Amino acid sequence: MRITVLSGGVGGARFVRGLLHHRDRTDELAGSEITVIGNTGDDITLYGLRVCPDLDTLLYTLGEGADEERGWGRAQESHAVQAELAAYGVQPQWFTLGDKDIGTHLARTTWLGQGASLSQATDRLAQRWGLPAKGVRLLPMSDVPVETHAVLDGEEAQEAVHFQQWWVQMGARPTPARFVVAGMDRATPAPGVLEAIRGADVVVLPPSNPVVSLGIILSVPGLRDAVRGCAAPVVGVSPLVGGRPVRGHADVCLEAIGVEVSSAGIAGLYRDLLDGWLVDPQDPRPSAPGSRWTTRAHSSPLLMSDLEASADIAAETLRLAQDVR
Ligand code: GDP
Ligand code: FO1
Ligand code: CA
Repeated sequence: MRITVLSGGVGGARFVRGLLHHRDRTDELAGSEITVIGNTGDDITLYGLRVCPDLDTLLYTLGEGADEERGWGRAQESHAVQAELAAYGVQPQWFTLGDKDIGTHLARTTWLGQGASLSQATDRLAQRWGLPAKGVRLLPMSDVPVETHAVLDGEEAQEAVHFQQWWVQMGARPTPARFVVAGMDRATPAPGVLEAIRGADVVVLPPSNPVVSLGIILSVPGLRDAVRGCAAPVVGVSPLVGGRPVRGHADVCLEAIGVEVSSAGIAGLYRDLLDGWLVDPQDPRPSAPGSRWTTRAHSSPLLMSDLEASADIAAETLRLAQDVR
């Protein structure tokens, strides 16, 4: 089976980790190819280093090197380099880069400077984290740099701030008037992305942020059309548990684009794509009347609390795909 997953950072990464575990415990799924298409809209250049938070969260989580508590960055991290930068007064200091993590950004930036594409650099990083050996391929959504910005209303004028500055330094406040993605006009899907969608047996929208993760991936020119046009079932998992995001600020992102914070509201963002939608059993509004997709409640809380729980959610997602086929 060929499974293609569109993913942001921590929500997508934990889902894919569960999917790998489910594949490895299930005879019928032996040899299944899993391709992950990662969001690069969060990317930022700091101290001359190219940082790709969602790709790195996928690499570290699947490679068992992530800080599990925070969800991003490396486990057992130190911060000597950034402390030196602070001593020199180098800005910004609102984005925490650990020493091991900086190694990743140095490697990536070195390869990009030597003419490698982001896909090629990601491939080399993925080798180190053992992704090919685990039977999973990680593709950036695009090799063309794109950067999401939050457009904020000021007293007199609007101001666009980089997504990371809004999310990390400003704590996702205030609610933006909208999001804009610099570079998206000229972006194209990275090599292998359209093929992975068109050739899939199942396309999965994991519980990633619907606006600034999956919304950004689906806005790469040609990508949404490919998902809409593919023959495979498209199944999604709600990022809400008990009606609220498990972590992060998806509620503020939804408010910014005028979409209700509910699993029905989120499914509506995928209305042209979706065949199946897995929601939390406590979901206050499990179905959207008249929707063309099948909504199913998971048997236990839709919480990826450990590997088994994540694998069970992945298993239910694949069953749903089979049932709506
Ligand atoms: P980010 O790029 O690191 O923000 O990660 P993603 O975009 O992939 O995922 C963020 C979303 O994951 C948030 O909106 C969370 O609500 C959702 N999420 C995180 N953990 C869980 C979980 O255990 N269960 C569910 N259903 N959603 C989760
Ligand atoms: N998130 C934070 O809230 N604070 C940080 O200082 C921070 C640093 C950071 C460094 C590398 C990295 O890959 C991710 C990092 N994140 C940090 C997480 C991250 O940027 C956001 O959670 C996502 O981009 C939002 O999806
Ligand atoms: Ca992200």
